[in-house]
Amino acid sequence: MVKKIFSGVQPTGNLHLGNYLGAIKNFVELNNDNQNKCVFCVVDLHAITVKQDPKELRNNIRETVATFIASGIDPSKSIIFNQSKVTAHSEIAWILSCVARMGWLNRMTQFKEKAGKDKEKASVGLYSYPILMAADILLYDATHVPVGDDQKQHLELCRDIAQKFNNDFEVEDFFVIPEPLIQKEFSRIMSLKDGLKKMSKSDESDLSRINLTDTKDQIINKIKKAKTDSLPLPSNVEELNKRPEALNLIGIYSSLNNSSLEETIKNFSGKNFSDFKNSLSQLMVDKIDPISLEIRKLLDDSDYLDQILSEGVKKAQEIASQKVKKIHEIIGF
Ligand code: AQP
Repeated sequence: MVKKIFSGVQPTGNLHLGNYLGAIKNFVELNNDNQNKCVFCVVDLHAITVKQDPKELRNNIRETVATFIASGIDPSKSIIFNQSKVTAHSEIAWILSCVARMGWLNRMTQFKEKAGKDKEKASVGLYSYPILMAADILLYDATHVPVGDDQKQHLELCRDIAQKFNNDFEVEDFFVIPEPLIQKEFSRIMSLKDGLKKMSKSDESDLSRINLTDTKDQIINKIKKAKTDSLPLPSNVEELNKRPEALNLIGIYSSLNNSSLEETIKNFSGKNFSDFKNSLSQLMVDKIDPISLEIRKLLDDSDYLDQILSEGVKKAQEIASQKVKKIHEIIGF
């Protein structure tokens, strides 16, 4: 079966190990399968749901493209483009916001987390963000959406919106109901400073995350300072599950090494954290440093990055405009 893949990453700077292991690594594998049709979007409209500096945003858009390519996505096989340049995304988001129900959006936990205590001051865009995400996916008839575990709820909402549109307008199968593709083993990478908090771009502490542009020395230093507990490494998954920081570091090791938690535990059980951290740093430097070097090299060639985006925009526009035309007919515009 031909899989149509769509996913997006926000150009909000500090792309980190969580974005890589939760999403981008998966994008690369999907891109490598010639049967798949992949669309990877730099979701700049999502980025402005919180305040952005225009100059930084422009740079971050290029840095996100550079990260895709440096991680192994081949732009000749996949469509890479920036969302704001294909106006269908905003247009269809409006139409879908007339289909989605308030009660559905009120259940979204990410809004509650991001808006914090003062939700009256959050932008309306931050609240309706999942509807724009649904538009992104549905415009390309995506069958599969590779995302981190934190996006699972938004994807379920997208499925509900698609289903309701199909039912309301009696157009069975018009919007494809997409399937989430979430890593099975270790789908949520946590902060290096708190094993219960998601690794995130917006965390004030740079020591909480491994940025994909970090140098070797920064990686080694951050792993050295990563929070642990005082016990030796556990001998089984049940024990590991009760120790959030140990679980996170062992999970990161397993994910980078393409091994299971059990295999990693077998190799390090009973050892102390300092031995394990040395192995983890080494593995991380081996995997992340080449990506970091390549990102920095690509960023020196902004013309090349802009060209990839403008070619991607043309291809994305072609697909999206056909879908918009059909949506207009269905609605009665
Ligand atoms: N910690 C994570 N573990 C696993 N996957 C993650 N993703 C993000 N953080 C983790 C996945 O990365 C993809 C792109 O994310 P995004 O840039 O669109 O936005 P986000 O999820 O809001 O990322 P951050 O780092 O958490 O940003 P802030 O700090 O702004 O909130 C998505 O597939 C996401 O699941």
